[in-house]
Amino acid sequence: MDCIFCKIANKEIPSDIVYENEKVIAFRDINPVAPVHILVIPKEHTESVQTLDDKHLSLLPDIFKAIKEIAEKENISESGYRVITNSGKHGGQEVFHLHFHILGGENIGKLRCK
Ligand code: DGP
Repeated sequence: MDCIFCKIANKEIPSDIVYENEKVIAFRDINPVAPVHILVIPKEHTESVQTLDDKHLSLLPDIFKAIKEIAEKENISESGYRVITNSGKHGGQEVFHLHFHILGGENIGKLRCK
């Protein structure tokens, strides 16, 4: 499958990885829109929230555990941050492998969606 995030998860293309375990990997966004901009993905491919089946849904606790740990490591757990997932064309999704943006390190404001 020609998926850039699968290639990142498989280390076929380089990225700045900040967290990894057997199910989840997180890396810095190539075009950051905030001082901290990290993408958290399941290693196993699924397109978006809209394609989550029962197996993928069971990964969500791992993803949110990763988000919490990353926020602590990046020193944004107290100042706060935003978690976003874009789904489909009208949701502004560009890479069709489920991912959660973590945005922080400054006041994100209300309207910035990634
Ligand atoms: P979205 O619009 O929600 O699908 O966001 C996709 C994000 O992925 C976008 O902010 C840029 C980022 N991105 C795309 N290609 C790469 C890449 O090769 N490496 C990294 N680190 N980030 C990427």
